Amino acid sequence: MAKKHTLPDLPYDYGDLEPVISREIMELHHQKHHNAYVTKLNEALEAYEKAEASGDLGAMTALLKAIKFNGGGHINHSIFWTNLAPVGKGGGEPPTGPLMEAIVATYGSLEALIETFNGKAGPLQGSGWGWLVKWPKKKELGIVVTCNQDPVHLMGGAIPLLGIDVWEHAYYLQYKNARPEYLKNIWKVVNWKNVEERYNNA
Ligand code: MN3
Repeated sequence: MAKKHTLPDLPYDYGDLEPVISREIMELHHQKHHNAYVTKLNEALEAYEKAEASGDLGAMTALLKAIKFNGGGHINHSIFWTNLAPVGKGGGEPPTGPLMEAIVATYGSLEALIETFNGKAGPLQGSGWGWLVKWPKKKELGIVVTCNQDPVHLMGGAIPLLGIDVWEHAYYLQYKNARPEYLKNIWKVVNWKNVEERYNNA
C-alpha cells in the first residue's frame, strides 16, 4: 500500500502574513489548492499501484503526468509555506552567515538578488514558480523559473532554497493582475532563517 501523503499544517496562522498576503488567500491556497494536490496525488498513486499490480503499462504511463503535477504541487507548496514567516517572527529579516556571503559573492547584495529574482519570476508566462537554488556540483546559487508545478530538482538536480509561487491563485484576490507588486511585497515575509537552513544542509 502506497504511503498516503498529507497536507502539512502551516507554521503560522492564516492571517499572520497580513498585510503582505491576506488571510483569505492563505486559507484558500492552503485548504483548497494545496489540499487538492495532496488528494489528487494520493488518488493517482493508488491508481498507479493497481495498474502496476496488473502489469498495465498503458495505464501506468497515463498516470505519470498526474503524479508529476500533483506531486510537484505538494512538494513546492510544502517548501513555500516554510519559506515564509510573519513580520516580527523572522519575516523579512535578512540572511546572515554563509548564505549571505554566497549571495554577496554571486549577486553583489541581497537587493540585487531580489531584483534579479523578480526580473525572472515577474514576466513568467502562465503559471509557475520562481526559485533560489543551490546547484549540486558547483554549490553555487542560481535563480530559475519553473512552469506549472514542475519540481525544481528536475532541472539538473537543483536544490530548492526558496520558492515563490507566482500562480494567480497566490495573489490575485489581493493584488489583481499586479504580479510585480506581489513580488515586491513578498520579500517582507520571506523567512531567511529557513532558506539558510536549506542552504547549510544542501
Ligand atoms: Mn499555489
